Amino acid sequence: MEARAAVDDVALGREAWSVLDANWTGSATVPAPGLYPHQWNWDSTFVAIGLSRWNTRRAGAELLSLLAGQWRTGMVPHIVFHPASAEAYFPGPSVWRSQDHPASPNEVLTSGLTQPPLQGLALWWMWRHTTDREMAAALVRRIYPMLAAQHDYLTTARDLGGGGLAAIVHPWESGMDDSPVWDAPLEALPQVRYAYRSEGFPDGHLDSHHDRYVSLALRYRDSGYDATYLREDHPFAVEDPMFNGIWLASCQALAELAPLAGADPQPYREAVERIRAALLERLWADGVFHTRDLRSGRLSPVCTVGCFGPMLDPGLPSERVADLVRLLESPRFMGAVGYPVPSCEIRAPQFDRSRYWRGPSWMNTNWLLRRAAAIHDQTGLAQVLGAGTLRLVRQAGFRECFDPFDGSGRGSRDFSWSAALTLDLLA
Ligand code: 9WN
Repeated sequence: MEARAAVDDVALGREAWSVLDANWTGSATVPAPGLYPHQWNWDSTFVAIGLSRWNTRRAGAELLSLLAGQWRTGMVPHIVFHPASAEAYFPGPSVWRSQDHPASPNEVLTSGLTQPPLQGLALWWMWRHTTDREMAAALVRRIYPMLAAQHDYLTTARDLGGGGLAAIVHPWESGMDDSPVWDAPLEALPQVRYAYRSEGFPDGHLDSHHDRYVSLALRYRDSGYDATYLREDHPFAVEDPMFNGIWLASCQALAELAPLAGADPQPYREAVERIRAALLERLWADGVFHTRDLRSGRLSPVCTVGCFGPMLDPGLPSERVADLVRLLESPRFMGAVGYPVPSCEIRAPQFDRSRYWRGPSWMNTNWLLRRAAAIHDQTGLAQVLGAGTLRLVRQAGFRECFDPFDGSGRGSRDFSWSAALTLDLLA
């Protein structure tokens, strides 16, 4: 167990700021030094959430820098590339070729995929917790139309199942890349190794899932990032409860911010109702939400931290909330471990305590579940989630993720959302 002497709140806060300052490029915060040298969508948005109580200007800059990468379709990309480190991460801009697409922004290179639409919730969080109301109000007015366009994009281009939910078209869009819920849809894809040879991509041993990630990205790129192709031909289309739970929370936020932005709240109120009904009708089974593979029509039997995403809905019926809380506190999740919240249920054969989204605990999902618990007046659960999460960083530092049994750190060090969300939890 790699522990360090537990630090007090003041020292922890100071360390968090120094990580965020070191990872600041001048216009945005990279997720971590080295491995992730660009701006990532939900990473930056969690950073904005963490900064909301402390530095409105920087929280706003983070969101605006991400939204500078927004496409004219309304899509907010999952990576905005930092030109200085162009090919330091694979797949880089030369793979995505965003500049060849007429809807991509001028002078900003991006990926062609998106990530969970957390920005509405982040804007609301900033407005709610800012110490500079005037600056926050100006940011709401400026950013709101961009998020309205993002919402329209998800509604029109991503309802691939026709039931009112947004589908993801790549595991990277979930933010939970190697989660076991993507195993079945990935394994159903055809052989893809040819993609590397024809594109001249790095050789060497690559696991078949990574081959498939890249191949899916190439297929979508080669369609011209086309919405009809996604609907009719793209082989990966999944309705994910976390992605849609976050979307619903952002719609709720946009409804509440509408008067400030001079907008009509009604479309967002209706969206909340529509997404809630669709989540319950399409993804709920056996006491929990599941991912639905639109190509096979099947619900995934594996239960992950993502299955609790719809708890972010303040209007989720109380019986469903009770079912989810019971499961979350049971030995399938928090009941069997020392630290919240394993990313995959412990009893699943795919559970692996040290492999990214197949077992370790993550600060961002802990923060979302703590928020969900607070929304539903589950104060005991919210308290356990907050305290357990702070214990992780006190003992192991701002790691990317953590072993849920002993709390030791995994993945990158000096990880930005771990530092930023600590600042929020310390408040
Ligand atoms: C692919 C940046 C991102 C996070 C994701 C995390 C991981 C990328 C990767 O890193 O994904 O987007 O290279 O594996 O799974 O949540 O946004 O921190």
